[in-house]
Amino acid sequence: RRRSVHTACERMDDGHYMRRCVELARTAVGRTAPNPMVGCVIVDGGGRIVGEGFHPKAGQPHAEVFALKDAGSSAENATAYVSLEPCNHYGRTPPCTEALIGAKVKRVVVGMVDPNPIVASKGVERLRGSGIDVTVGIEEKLCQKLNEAYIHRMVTGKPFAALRYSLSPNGRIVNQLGKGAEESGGYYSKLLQEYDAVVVPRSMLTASLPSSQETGAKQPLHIIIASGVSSSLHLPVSIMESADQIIVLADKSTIVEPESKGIEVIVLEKFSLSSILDFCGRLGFCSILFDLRGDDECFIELIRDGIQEHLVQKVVVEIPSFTERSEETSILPFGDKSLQLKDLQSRNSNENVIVEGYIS
Ligand code: AOF
Ligand code: ZN
Repeated sequence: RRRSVHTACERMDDGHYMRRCVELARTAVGRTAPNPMVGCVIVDGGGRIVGEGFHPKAGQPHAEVFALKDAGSSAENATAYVSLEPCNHYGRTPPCTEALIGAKVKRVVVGMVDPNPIVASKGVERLRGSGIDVTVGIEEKLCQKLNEAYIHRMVTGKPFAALRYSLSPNGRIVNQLGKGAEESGGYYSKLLQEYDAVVVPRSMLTASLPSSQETGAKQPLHIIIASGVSSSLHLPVSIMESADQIIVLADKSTIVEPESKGIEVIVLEKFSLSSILDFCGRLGFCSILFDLRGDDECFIELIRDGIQEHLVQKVVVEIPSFTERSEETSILPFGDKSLQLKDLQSRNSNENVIVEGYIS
């Protein structure tokens, strides 16, 4: 069993335990949809962590249940830290508020209120109503960032959409990912872990997708966009053997003939970023990665329209590190000069730089 490294006497503030909750929650990154990632720690009067838990997957118990079980009788009079407000409803699992009350915790510290309308502060109210001291909003920004996709879906009804592409030194979207990007530990393979589904253009059909049997890592569902192909589209065997799950989305004019079982072909009535996102939402996904490759005009057009309709929230851009970047807008080659990125962050990846930002 994992235990905190620090022992008794060392008094930590609420933020310290909340950051541990977020760390625990992230253990299940990319695996919890449609549920959020949640972490919980139980801390006794001496500041010792006596129980830890996280929500592993929808349908399985919530973070609080695992942490309380881990703590056993030590939960009595302890403080429970949870990155998201405890639920107060019967969903696939019973309410966490009752579990906390039953375990006789003295205080509950909540990272952020749950934007799910069936929870939305009712959990906090229930705990307070039973005499538990509740603090809300510790490391709130961090907790919101952790579940940015879940929050976006709860608030807007549509999955969170991120866009990835690689640029050439002169600012054009290129086909190839940078060196090492797809290796395990590379930025691209890490990015795939974060998302529930990755949408790739049909040009990807010639490439082979990494398999989780090979890498041991979770693979998101792969959705291949096959619009604008009037002749029949054959799926290469290499693709079908490598990715774990593939869906081909086609428009009405496209004839797709999958040569193997295990690939679902779905024809969308109206083909747009909005309809693709709604389709993903119906599958229970919170976060979708659109993986742009330079040569696919249909796909780029789809994305360009989606950006205009404010359906894309985040971009992850791979640029050669020797590129001069005087204006942030130059890394958004979608023809709209008013597009700006905010909350920019960058890091190195071999000879490239990965820039992340939010479309404002
Ligand atoms: C928590 N702790 O670890 C999670 C929560 O169908 P259920 O029972 O899993 O309920 C899903 C809802 O519960 C989900 O939409 C969100 O509002 C909340 N998730 N709550 O107290 C957890 N995963
Ligand atoms: Zn719960």
